[in-house]
Amino acid sequence: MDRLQDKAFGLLSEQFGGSLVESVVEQVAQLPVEVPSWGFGRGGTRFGTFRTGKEAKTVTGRIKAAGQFRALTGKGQTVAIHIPWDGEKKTEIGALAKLLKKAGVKAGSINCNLFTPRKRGPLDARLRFGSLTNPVDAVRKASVQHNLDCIDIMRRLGSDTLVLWLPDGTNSPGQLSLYDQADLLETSLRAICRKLRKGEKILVEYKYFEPGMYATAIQDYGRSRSLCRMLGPKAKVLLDLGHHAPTTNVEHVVALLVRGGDLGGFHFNDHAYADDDLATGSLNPGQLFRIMCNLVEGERRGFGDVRTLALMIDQSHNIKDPLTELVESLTNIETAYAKALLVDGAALRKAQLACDASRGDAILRDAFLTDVRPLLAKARAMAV
Ligand code: PSV
Ligand code: MN
Repeated sequence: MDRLQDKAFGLLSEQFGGSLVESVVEQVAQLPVEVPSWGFGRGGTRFGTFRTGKEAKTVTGRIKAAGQFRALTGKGQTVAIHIPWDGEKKTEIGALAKLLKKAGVKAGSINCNLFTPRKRGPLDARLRFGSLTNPVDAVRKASVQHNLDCIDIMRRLGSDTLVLWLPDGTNSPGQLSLYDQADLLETSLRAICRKLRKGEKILVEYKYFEPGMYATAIQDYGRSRSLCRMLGPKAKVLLDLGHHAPTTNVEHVVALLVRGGDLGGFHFNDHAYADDDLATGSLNPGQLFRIMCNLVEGERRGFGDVRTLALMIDQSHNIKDPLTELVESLTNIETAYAKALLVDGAALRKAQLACDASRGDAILRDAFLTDVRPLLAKARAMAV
């Protein structure tokens, strides 16, 4: 850390108190953040993928890059794995385990893939009619089996988390009864969850549209939450920031999920229009700050440690170098978290209970406008 940063750190300690600032540094350093193996490759749009030749193209390259991220930042302790993108066969999973070890990282969440048609077997073009809600028995059973296989892979890689994003949905009211869709989904999910052992979990992601444009099977946090409650304590809601309608108050969703004990984790990213998968906090750092404030408040109110959540990045890197953009995203996450930790929670509550909204907002603004970079530099040095 240079002399100016040292000085700035001293000023922060004067402003907020030395012990608070030290504890924020420690908490930022200890915040685990999971990176997606797919995020180290070049993302694309439906118009094309613009490869520079420098980004990782194979699973070997992606895991190697994850190792670089870990060495650079001290974070990315776990890497989210997508099946079959990162392998599926026994030999491939064996090789993946070796790659992870060599890169000094661990397998994080195991993400099933029910959206890519396979060359062989029942998950062919019929997958466009759904996976876990497909009306054809053979396709539905194969979709459940894919998740059961993912659980086996999860165990082989030493992970305890299965992530399910369900691409199922219809394009028109005549395609499938909404009653059948719900029945088939619940039966399939029950079959998957029966295989989970103690200490293992499934995170159920929701998204309000796409690829189905009329009726998505798990369309919002309410549906995900009701499914998870039906499935029991091993199932929790996964909140992907890009999966909400543009005007949704996401921090409100966060608070309600935390308060109900339903939140399992995040897929961090940012967006301007839809599920754009842009760098976390790059467009809307205010929202990220408010989300972190609600996580910190939830922890202070005894609803559980933020660090026990699966804090994962889910992005697509189409323009910048993927590794660089992931580091930027991590910095934005840590920035928002540090600022949220600097909020004087007691003073804020006092102002709120006294109906002093101006004072309350001033307290939040004070924290949000604080330059936390000297603090992050210390945390980074501790984490690496
Ligand atoms: C779907 O949009 C999603 O958010 C799911 O998490 C998928 O696994 C991921 O994106 C694929 O990039
Ligand atoms: Mn996601």
